[in-house]
Amino acid sequence: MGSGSNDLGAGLGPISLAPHFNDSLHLISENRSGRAHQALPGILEFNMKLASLTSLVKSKGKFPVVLGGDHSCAMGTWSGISDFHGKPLGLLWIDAHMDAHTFETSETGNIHGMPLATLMGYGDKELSQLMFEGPKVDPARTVLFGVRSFESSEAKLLEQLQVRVFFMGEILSRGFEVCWNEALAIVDSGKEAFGVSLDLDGLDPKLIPGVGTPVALGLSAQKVYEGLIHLLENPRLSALEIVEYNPLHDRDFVTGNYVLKLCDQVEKILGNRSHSKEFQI
Ligand SMILES: [Mn+2]
Repeated sequence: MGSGSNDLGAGLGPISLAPHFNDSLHLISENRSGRAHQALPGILEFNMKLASLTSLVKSKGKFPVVLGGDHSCAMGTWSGISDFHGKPLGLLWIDAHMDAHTFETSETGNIHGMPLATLMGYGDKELSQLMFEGPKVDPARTVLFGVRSFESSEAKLLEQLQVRVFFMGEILSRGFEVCWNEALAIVDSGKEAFGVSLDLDGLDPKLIPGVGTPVALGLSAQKVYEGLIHLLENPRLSALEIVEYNPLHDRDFVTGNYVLKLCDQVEKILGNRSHSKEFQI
């Protein structure tokens, strides 16, 4: 998926990583329909396919990992997962941005700046009603983590919905671990399913340069890695999404390697485990 951003490079991310995977990888692509509003039909069609796919993978008792592509694929990923569980999800959204725009508030019209608003039921009707009507994630169990670049209009929406935002400044002053644990306590109710959407631009671009919209002074890639590995043991974690890998901006494949290392850990920890037996909602 590259049509949700300004830069087609994000669409090349999954294609460039594909040779590292075996036949458990499904590749779907949308990179042709233009930018901003023009991209809407292609993005809708893509996300309908992706939503059916994540829902199908769950129904087979497997753990879905979605590799973006720009962040507009989150609408498909989490609509499918939420459809499988039959209710809105908790969601940990790791990102430098808020991604909570609608066409009314966005200056660029780029749809990768809108998925979180859409998943909570705002913005374009067709996108927000993927799979079923109503919100796909529960604002009370949604957390943004690592934010440091945003517009006031999207901050206002999140404030109205009382979504907890951990800005980078708070994480730096209170410490990563304290904030990470607080974030998880909101996202994971102890009973219901939740997901993690990792936008690689949430991480510090000095170490993780292969993203479309880098913002300085981000999260420690190592700490996020360790936090996610630990989370994979949590049976309520329903799926993982890793987005905005842009191979054109990468340096010595460090960003690509980071993504592959995470995928290796998922395989190691969850590869042989059937989630449906252990955890059903
Ligand atoms: Mn994002």
